[in-house]
Amino acid sequence: MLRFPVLHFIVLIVVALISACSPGGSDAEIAVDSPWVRETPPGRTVAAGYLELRNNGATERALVRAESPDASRVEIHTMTHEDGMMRMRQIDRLEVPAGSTVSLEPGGLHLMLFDIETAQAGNHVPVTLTFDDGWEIEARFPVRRPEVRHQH
Ligand SMILES: [Cu+2]
Repeated sequence: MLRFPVLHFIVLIVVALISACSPGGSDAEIAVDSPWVRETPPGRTVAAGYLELRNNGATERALVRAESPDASRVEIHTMTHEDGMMRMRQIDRLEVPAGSTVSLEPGGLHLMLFDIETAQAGNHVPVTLTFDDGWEIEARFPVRRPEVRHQH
């Protein structure tokens, strides 16, 4: 009569080991690479933020919120070419498919930080990113001066 409880116990251990190895809910699933905020010209308080999001997991994740103590609000924007003009649009969620990288970079997707006073080169802007499964990561975005083009 002791055999069944012992077997049951072993089965429980095996189940625990399997779930410990499964990818679900692991913090390392989304990696944030190369974050930076573009330095604002004097008097401007709206800054763009860029980064790369890498999904190392097996399921699609979506960035659903970005916040910074240095900005009144942070929005996720797309940039598209329409009738010869660049148009920005706010989106509610940014999907990051399993196993792929989504780049937020100048001329394309970006974060828009409003009412920010700290976007000067040398500073770091903390931004908290929240994903659709509730997982959050705080990244430090160094402020960088955009490359200056020579215009004569
Ligand atoms: Cu924008």
